[in-house]
Amino acid sequence: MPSTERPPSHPPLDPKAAHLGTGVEAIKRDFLANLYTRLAKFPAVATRNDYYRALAYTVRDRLLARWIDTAQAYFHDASRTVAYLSAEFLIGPQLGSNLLYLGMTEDVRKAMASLDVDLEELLEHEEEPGLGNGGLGRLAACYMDSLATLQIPTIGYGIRYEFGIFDQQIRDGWQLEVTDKWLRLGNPWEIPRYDIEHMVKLGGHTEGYTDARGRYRVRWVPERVVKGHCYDTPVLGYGVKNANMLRLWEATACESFDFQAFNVGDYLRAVQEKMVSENLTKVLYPNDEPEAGKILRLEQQYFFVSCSLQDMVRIYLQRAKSLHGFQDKYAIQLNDTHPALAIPELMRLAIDEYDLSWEEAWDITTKTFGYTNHTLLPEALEAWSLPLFKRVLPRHLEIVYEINRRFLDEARFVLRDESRLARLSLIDEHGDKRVRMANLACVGSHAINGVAALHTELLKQTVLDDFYALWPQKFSNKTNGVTPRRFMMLSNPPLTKLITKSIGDKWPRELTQLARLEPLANDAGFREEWAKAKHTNKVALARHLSRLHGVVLDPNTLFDVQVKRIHEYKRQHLNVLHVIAMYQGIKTGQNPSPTPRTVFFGGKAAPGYWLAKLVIKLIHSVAEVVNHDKATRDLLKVVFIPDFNVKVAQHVYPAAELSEQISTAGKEASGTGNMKFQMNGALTIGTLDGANIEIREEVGADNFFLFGLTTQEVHDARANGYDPRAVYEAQPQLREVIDLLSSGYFSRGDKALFEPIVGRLLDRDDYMLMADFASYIAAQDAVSRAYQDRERWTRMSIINSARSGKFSSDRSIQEYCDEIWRVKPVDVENK
Ligand code: 26Q
Repeated sequence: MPSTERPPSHPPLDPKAAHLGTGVEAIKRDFLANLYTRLAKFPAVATRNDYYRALAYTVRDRLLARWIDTAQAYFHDASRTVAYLSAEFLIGPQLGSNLLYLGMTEDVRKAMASLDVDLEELLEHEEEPGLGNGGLGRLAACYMDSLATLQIPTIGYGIRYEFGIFDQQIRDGWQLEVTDKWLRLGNPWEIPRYDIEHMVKLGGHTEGYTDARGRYRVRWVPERVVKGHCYDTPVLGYGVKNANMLRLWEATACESFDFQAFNVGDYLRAVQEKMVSENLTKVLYPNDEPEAGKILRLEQQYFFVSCSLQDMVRIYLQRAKSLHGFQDKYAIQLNDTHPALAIPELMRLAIDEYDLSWEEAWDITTKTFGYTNHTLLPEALEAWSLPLFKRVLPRHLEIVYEINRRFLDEARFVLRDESRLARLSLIDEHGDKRVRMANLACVGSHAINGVAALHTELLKQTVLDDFYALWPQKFSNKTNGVTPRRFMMLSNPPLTKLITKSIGDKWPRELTQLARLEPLANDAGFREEWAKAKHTNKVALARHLSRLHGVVLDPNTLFDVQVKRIHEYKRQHLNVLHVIAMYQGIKTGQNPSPTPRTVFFGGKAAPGYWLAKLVIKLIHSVAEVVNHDKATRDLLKVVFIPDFNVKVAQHVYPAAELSEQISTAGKEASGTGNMKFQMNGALTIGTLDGANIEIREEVGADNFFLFGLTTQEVHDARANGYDPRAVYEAQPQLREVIDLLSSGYFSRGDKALFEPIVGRLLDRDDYMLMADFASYIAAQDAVSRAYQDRERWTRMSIINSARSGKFSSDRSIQEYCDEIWRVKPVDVENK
């Protein structure tokens, strides 16, 4: 029997019979057993990592029972499975969340304490899988959490990058990128599936031939073949027994191919072949915008999409005889266009490999796929150069052409407008020809959605307007959400305790329950407890940062926080201009005693985005001056938190009082950090952009610090020849701030250093900082005044959290389930 084939009948096994007792004693016993049997260590010689791993295995063993029960329940019951395809999953550290979801945290804490081990140290020791850039990857992780919690059969499909998003170090104020070796000490949460592998073809050419039944067929003769292996990570639901899985693909060399080289004695070529194959899933691209012409990125996308689809087909064909009916068993969601090659790949599999007609294959495809768009910036829409596409995926290009031909024929019939047809075409014919991935995703999907109300409206009016005109019924909005389990319960124990004491324990699965906190905003005793929880978190963050980076912070100051990727459109530099204005206010005596603040920044810049990197340097340079100036240092501190990631985020959101959501209106698709801050009781200073608008709608105008131009006003200002230099000339305070920056005051006299920033602001100001400056400063002044009245501030903080129910990812996922996927929960019984 081949080693991967199953034995004819399963031996009776009770997966829970082994050593899975709960309670402190059982945990302790198994922990020590794991230290011994899985790590070959005993307490006297064990390192912290050994302890961490022994504990992780102890937890994993207990979680597997749920996984096996879930697999069985889905096998017998599942009507339709969601396949969430994403090139990124930023799941964060796993130990804490698994303990929470298994309800084991306190027993484990005690078991560890009895061995003189501090659970917090082990939690802090875990290195997170940084398999994403930012918002989009973290959204995929929140959605996996909610899908499990809502008991929806789901597989998350993605890439197991050997190196995730780089670790950010700061040297002399500059960002330095360091390889993220997250697998160095092993990953106890993943389970390699050695029995599952899929072959993925790349390059080569196609040939026509006539099959046995006399029909014309196409054969793809690849130049290379790589093998995909998968690693599964369990994803637990909260308050239910369901455990879904995240299946990530790794590329390895395909032996049969290098054997050919071996056989002709070309050992080095064989080894090189192996290295090239394994390069495919080596590293996550660290840009949160597409980079043109990167062949490896296209290969990565195709590799994971092909493995995932072959895997779904494999599972489907365990029960069915042909691909007929596939659309009733799978709802595939495309997280942006990164996996959009799944559309021609499903067509290829159906037609070339499983013998379906084009018509039936297309019917299945369009009924299976949904597409989520995450950007409005036209330059951030993926478009692959045609020659490159052809070089990697010759068969897919033929299929894309055929999809396009049929689509344009159909569209021509309704539209009869050649310029519109040119815009709808899957091929951009201007200049160097390109395959437009968003167009491909729209044509191949039955549902298209944006990620916040404004974003969806703007999609319909701008980047996807032609598709909207053709198929208005395909479009819908699904405002993003975040999981309150990770971003409240796990991150913020003091607040969690207080909320549960006040309104019971239903809220983590039913976040609109938080509304019941609202009456308590008028209760002075409750306000005091609320403020105390916030203060505890501020002290904890201050301690954490002082331990890690040696900065001394005052928890009695207003904690003002902007954490997100560094981008011009997100306008971290507008925040810096406010810091400089405050600094000047103190120094000149115009505002000698402002509300004391600590202004936190955190976020990574794409390694090739030099202006974003200069913004990081600017933050550090301003910090150096204001933090050391005797006149200002007790009133104003600037802190850059290095290496912002999920783990750091969990310390930051609970301690924040002011959430900076200050992108130029119309540029931020949604934002999700804004929601995490709100849940944790921070007030927002923000523009009418992305989900800020909906947050403001929920909390009310009185509980939100609004500033800035609207999307329409931004548009009009541009149309009317916006002149940033004129704004600068007209506003004395703005002039003083910019002049101080250009003078070299923050750069030890180096006037050239920040010139690129100042130059852009005065000459082009693509993101309208000059236009929004005065209004931003006014809103910041309102913040400072509001903070003076602590009772009022705390009331607003409670109201913000109480009205954050809408932004649970459970609500988002419920909408996807009802309106796009048509899937139902499958209960896994509590055995
Ligand atoms: C594509 C091709 C080649 C290289 C890189 C990429 C690439 C990688 C990542 C393009 C985009 C991304 C990430 C985008 C992203 O995170 N967008 C954010 O998505 C969030 C979730 O919907 C929104 O809240 C944010 O507003 C949006 O910016």
